[in-house]
Amino acid sequence: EAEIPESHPRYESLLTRHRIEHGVDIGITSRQGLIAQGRGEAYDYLLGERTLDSADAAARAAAAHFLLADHPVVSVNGNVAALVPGEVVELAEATGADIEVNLFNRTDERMERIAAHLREHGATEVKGLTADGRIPGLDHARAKVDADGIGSADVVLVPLEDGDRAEALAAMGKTEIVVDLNPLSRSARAAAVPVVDNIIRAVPNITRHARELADAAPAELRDIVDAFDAEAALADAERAIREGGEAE
Ligand code: PTJ
Repeated sequence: EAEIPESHPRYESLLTRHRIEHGVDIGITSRQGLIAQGRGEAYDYLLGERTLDSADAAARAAAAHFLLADHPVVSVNGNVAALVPGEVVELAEATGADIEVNLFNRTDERMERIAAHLREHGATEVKGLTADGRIPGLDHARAKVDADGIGSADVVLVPLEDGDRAEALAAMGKTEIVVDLNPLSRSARAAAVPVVDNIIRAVPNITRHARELADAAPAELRDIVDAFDAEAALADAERAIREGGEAE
């Protein structure tokens, strides 16, 4: 990848930028994805570029939801495909989830390229290209999903989602897990589980929790889900931005 010395104080952030740039170069990330990344970086900086305890609790609740689900799906857009393709495949494997490409700025070419990119990173099946299902309440292009993918999922992970779609998916009655560094975003607020953390930390962290919980009884998983408080997690992230430092 880029020639960034690991000793650089902003190594991770620079590496992330390079991946997004590369994603644009190879036609998987949209140009708007660059803007989205810049917005995310600003929040990550304010949050101290670390996983808050409240975000870790959210990641654990997300893992419990995945393991309890009948049909969990990980939704992948152009930014997610550029930043964490292998990590998404590992999460899907650890939880038995489907992977579906679902784009805000949908083009057939980008759909195909992202699916191929995920297969290069080990995905055996990638959904999203059939597009025989619809999310009610959205315009045609943004509403397209696979009927046997997101269309019939009970739990969906939608990282870096735009607010309209996050709200429309939640309105379909699906349990929605959102990864978004902005705790004030409509997507984070629409989610049953908002994970306010960088996607590059959040996805491996959900996988780690899922592996740890692999043998847990359903009752234990339900306790984890019930104990998670979305409002409190969002409030903690806001507090961390305003005050810095961890909660007492
Ligand atoms: O590939 P497509 O066509 O589906 O388009 C994807 C983007 C991301 C361009 C599209 O969904 C979009 O425009 O999203 P927004 O409205 O810019 O929202 C993206 C949200 O993700 C913002 O709230 C950012 O703070 C957040 N975000 C950006 N980068 C990261 C992030 N959250 C976690 N980790 C990141 N690396």
